Amino acid sequence: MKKQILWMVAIFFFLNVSGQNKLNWINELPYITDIPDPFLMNNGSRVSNLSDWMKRRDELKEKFQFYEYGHFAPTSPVSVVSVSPDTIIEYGKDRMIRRVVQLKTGTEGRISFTLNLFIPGKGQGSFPVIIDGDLCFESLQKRLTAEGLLSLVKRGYIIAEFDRTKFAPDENTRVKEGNQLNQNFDFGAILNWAWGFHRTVDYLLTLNIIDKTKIGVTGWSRGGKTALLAGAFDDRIALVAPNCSGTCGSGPLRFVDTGGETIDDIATVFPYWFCSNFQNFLGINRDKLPMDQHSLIALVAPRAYLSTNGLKDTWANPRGTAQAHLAAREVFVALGVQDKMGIFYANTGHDHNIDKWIALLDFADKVFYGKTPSYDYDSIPFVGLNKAYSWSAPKKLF
Ligand code: GTR
Repeated sequence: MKKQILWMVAIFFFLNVSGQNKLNWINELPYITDIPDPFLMNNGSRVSNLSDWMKRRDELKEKFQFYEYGHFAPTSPVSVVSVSPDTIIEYGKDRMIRRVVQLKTGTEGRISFTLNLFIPGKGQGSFPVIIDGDLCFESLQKRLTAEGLLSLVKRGYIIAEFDRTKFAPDENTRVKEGNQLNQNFDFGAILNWAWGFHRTVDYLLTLNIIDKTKIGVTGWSRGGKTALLAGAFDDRIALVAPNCSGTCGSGPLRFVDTGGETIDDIATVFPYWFCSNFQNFLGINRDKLPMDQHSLIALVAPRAYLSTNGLKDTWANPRGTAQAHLAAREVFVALGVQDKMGIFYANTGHDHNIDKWIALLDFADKVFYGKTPSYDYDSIPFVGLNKAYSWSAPKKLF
């Protein structure tokens, strides 16, 4: 009997101590109406040095997984099924190679996906690579035309595209069919798509033609949300460039401008993009979320980040995106890497056209090779934009 009591006391203490680290359920969370302080740690103290920030990064990662996207499945080996014979694509004096690789990964190799590689010139060298996961929308050869794509590749970049929906369907089948990765339903499609980016990076890192220090990711809209999440969680990715990613991407959850997509809109129409816990944060509960998208952007630092946007892309909240950007910039400044961060607005709507790709490669040339771009990547085209936060960054952390 005495033994039993001792055990109960031990279990009680264990639960209490371990409980201090668990994340709060909604009724325990305070309302925060401006953009939450990324430097405020779970224990109530503020980040004051680099090692605090590294701890805070882990706390933020856990919050994004617990409240919004779900938890990443463990990694899984990627194997090559086949590599197609190269196709040469030429325009005038320029040429690139198209190589199609079939890969498989996941439990028992159940996930099959195709990676299209567009390689500069004769394919000799080690090149930076930009990965795009939106083959499900339309191939880049169609979207940008083969000539347009070549105009990018000839700048010395490999462009790699795959279909992220091979990792989870873009439909509300989550509960019905489960998922290729695991049977734990605490995940959303965006998370699994991001996991697909990570497996693509695994494969690319095995290739000699890849400069392993210069891996970038991009994607459009829901694909942009995915690229941001993938980049925020994977330090092997040197440049994270979401395009027109809007709400739950580079656009904040609070501070949604008139006509922009709210949490209620996105979580109602696309519940399966997120973990189920996210549904608790609709209506006024939005302000109970202890984090916002600026902190996801901040996880990219000290690596490079660019968000490309359309001024007329109202649904994607271009103005709020600037507010989140400025809040995230506080972290880049505190880490001394503000030059690694940029924002670009085209005078267009919701697209991922060649202009945005050129902006991306110009920015990549800047952060990878120190070239001076012709565009000011710090320029915010909104007059009288109000600051969406009242906290300030700690003194420099580097
Ligand atoms: C919209 C959705 C947006 C955006 C877009 C897209 O319907 O509301 O968040 O992701 O789809 O992916 O094209």
